[in-house]
Amino acid sequence: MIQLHYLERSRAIRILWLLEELGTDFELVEYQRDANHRAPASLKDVHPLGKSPVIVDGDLVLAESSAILRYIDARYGANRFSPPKGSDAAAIHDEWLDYVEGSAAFPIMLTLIGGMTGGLSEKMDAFVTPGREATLRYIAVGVGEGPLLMGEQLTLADMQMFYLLQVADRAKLLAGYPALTAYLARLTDQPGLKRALARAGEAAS
Ligand SMILES: N[C@@H](CCC(=O)N[C@@H](CS)C(=O)NCC(=O)O)C(=O)O
Repeated sequence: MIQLHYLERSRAIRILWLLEELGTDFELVEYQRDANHRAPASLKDVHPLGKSPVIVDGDLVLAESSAILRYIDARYGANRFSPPKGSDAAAIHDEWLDYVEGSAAFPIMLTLIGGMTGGLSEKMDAFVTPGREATLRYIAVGVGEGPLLMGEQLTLADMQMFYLLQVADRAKLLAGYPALTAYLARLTDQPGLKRALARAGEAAS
């Protein structure tokens, strides 16, 4: 059975959401953040990066949310939440899935961390703000009328994007982006995500 190592208020919600959608059996192993908001050292006993999410499935120990989503969807979901392999849609979907952590997270997380630590310096703010706004614009245009990132069909890319937009919303970065606020509301309304949030309880928020 899959073990999901779930750090409170973390990217692990992405994996919990997929597992709930698939109805796959899994064990949730929960961790609290320390006073500095970091993961406890015990997560390093599971995977050397010491980050969450991590899954253990038999002999496989896997980190990185996008890799975990792809693995679980392929192994347990017959790729139900991914466009058909080899299609243009699959290529675009891959771009979104990788874009979230590979590019979009950087300016948004930097802003969030700046806010938690007394604010970004003027120079840092001048560096981060244009990239962050370009990122949010790119996602807003990509979603368009949606309803979801790839149109009608819920995909792994939506699950990956949810956490980042939730963080951006909490940091009050979505004010000028009604398309993103509306998209986030549509995600929050997904039954599988609601079940995942209920299962994680306080660890989710
Ligand atoms: N790119 C990784 C990022 C993993 C990551 O940074 N997770 C955060 C939680 S959202 C974490 O474990 N932070 C605790 C720490 O670094 O001590 C992914 O998408 O899984």
